[in-house]
Amino acid sequence: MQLNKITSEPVHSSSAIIRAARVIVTSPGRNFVTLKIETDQGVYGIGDATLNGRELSVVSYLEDHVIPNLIGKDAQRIEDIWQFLYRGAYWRRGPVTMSAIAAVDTALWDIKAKLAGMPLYQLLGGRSRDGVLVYGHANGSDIEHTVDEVGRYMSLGYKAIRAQSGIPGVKGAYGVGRGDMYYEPADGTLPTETLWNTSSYLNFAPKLFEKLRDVHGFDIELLHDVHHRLTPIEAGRLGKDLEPYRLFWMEDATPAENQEAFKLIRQHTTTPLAVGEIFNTIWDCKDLIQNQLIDYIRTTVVHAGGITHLRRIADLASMYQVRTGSHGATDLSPVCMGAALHFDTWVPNFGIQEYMRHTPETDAVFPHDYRFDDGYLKVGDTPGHGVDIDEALAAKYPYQPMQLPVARLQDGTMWNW
Ligand code: GCO
Ligand code: MG
Repeated sequence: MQLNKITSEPVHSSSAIIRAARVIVTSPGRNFVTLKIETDQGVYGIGDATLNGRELSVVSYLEDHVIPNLIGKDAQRIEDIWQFLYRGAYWRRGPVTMSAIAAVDTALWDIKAKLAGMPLYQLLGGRSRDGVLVYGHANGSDIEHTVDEVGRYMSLGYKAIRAQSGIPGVKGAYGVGRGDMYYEPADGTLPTETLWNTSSYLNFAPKLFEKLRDVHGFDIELLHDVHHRLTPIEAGRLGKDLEPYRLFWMEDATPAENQEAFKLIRQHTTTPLAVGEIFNTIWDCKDLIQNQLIDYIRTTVVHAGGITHLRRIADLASMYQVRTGSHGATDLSPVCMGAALHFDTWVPNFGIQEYMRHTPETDAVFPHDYRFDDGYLKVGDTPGHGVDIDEALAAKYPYQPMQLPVARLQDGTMWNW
């Protein structure tokens, strides 16, 4: 039997030995970190490793602590490599570790699907749907502007739209764009200071959705992101006040470290709840799902350990009728989006997928075969996850240090951004 020269393991006929892996950092308007894994079969795979505002920590984790362990391993053994990186680190979980594992996992699924000559969704179990329902971001400086923006997204074909608005008396309210395309939060080498006022927000938000329903009716799905700003009882009140406007979901109403808090919100409202964009393992999701305290789980490929781990989270969620609603902000690269769309095309308990369009510069660095079609994103049939990286173009956009904003109350107290 032939043996692997580096690990002395038997080489099977289907083996694809990893001979090189490297990290590519590029900033075509914003920073992205991509892992590229090459095999002795001439097939390579790529995975997203972007952790917004903390990018270089994942670069170091991959280059210094992960890549040396990959060389010589069989890329076909995705599960074994996942378990090796998760258990082998000893220090489990956390956004840096899990984003690094996700990048490896995504690249390995890309390789496996390319070797099989299939689009990734086929390996996962095939299509469960024709297209992936996405929600776009409408945001405006005030109610009128946000109402117009929602109308504009409807005319673009969107069936679901997240609405955020500037709030009188709140400087730098979350989710309000500065350019005309969408909101892009990481905007300074040091964090931008924003101000938060809970009372102003709680009085304002129901008026925004009242107006949106008056103007646009009830045939469009509306979503809203509270972005971790409220206490549990305040979140309960907001959910109750928003009930007449039938939101698809209210997102991140209160920080989710204390998961018991969601019991209090649930006691007060039937507005559906979505949580999980900053979660990184199934352990963050377990209690919220098993106690049926949420309706949508927002974990993503890049921040929650890749396709391998996201599938476990979705399976747990399906037992409790919790559906997926993966994070898809622009700080998740097209590589994550491509992988997520294959996952969404397969996953039985799919809910919705967030979709903030990337800039043309980013789309050029990451050529991809997914496309928007009348409110849905559709994956192509290219073998793998369908996203590549143009390394020569990527090299033209060097890394730019950027951080996310912070929020303070009127008296200067630090708050949750
Ligand atoms: C969302 C998110 C993002 C995050 C961003 C942080 O729901 O889209 O809340 O806008 O703030 O991904 O890096
Ligand atoms: Mg969010």
